[in-house]
Amino acid sequence: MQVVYSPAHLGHDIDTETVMGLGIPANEVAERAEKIRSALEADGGFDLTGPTDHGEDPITAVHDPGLVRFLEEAWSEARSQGIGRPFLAADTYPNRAMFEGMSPEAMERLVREPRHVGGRAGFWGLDTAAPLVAGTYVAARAAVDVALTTVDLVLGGQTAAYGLCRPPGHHAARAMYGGYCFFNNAAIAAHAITQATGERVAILDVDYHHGNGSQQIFWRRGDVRYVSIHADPERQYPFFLGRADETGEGEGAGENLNIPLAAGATNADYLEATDRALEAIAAVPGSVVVVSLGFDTYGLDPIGDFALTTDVYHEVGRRVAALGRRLVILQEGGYHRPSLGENARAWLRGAEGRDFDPLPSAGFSPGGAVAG
Ligand code: Q9C
Ligand code: ZN
Repeated sequence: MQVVYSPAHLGHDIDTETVMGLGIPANEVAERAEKIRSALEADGGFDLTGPTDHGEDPITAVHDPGLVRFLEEAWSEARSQGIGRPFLAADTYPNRAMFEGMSPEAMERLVREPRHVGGRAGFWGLDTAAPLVAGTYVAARAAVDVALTTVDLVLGGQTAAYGLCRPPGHHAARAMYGGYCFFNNAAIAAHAITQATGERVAILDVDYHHGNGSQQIFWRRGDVRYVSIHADPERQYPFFLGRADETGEGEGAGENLNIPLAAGATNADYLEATDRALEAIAAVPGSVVVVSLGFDTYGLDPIGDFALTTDVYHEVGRRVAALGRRLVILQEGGYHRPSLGENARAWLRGAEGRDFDPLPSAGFSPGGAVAG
């Protein structure tokens, strides 16, 4: 399988994130993508290639140009406004109750992006878990190019291709970044596929978290069906979207399927949810599926609470490929660094109909145990 990778992600060099006001060692770090890259290289069955530049148009086809400008300028603005912090996070968010009683027209007029960069980060951001540093914009642009190059490979005739996107994307909405995500790589890819093929496209999101951004972007669209298996937002980020009763509106009515799972979800629970998700995808026409692939469903993931093991990734990859559609597979989350490479190898080999044997050098067994 062809793998698209760019070293530009290394510039999004994060070591701290804030969780409920406390600085903690970051989860979404460069080592994640490097672990996956080296495991795929060691496998020998994957061809790594770099992305090609697709410019800004495919991004603004999905995102507010104001978000793009903010992300481009934020770091230099922080510096020129005398903010010497190691990373940028918001000062203040516009909580909806701040505007209670105001008409939509008044809000349209009065609620706008301020000049202060801590206010700008609040205007465009969802949470404090997506620290922005000097290389973030270039890395986020490269992740989009990785996704679009993966699309090119598949539209060019490959049955499946994998984009090693970092930073991830599925929490980023039309006019919002957050949850370690800046541009929504999968949504940009899905939209580009609809434009290139005129066909309907499905997004299968198997990251542990609900892809609120992807859901938001396609909420009213009939040409992109979004299907997600994730932790119930009642207990987990992003908390305010991801429930089963969110099904889309207008042209998009019935095109959004959320499958929330309880804490402790097992391989069997997950495969049952996978079959439901695949049924919803098989029910609509189209020849391409975009997979938002996360490994934060793994039993040892530091921020997840599912109980999946490596062999179930192989089986999920196999079942997704059994749809008989072409696959644009894009990396989202997954934070247990020792297992990421093997989990990615297992999933992708499953998707290619190849068997999976753990690499001895990975110090790793498919039952989920990690040596050391
Ligand atoms: N206790 C993705 O997996 N909250 N994003 C972290 C940790 C943000 C996850 C809190 C989680 C975002 C792409
Ligand atoms: Zn996630």
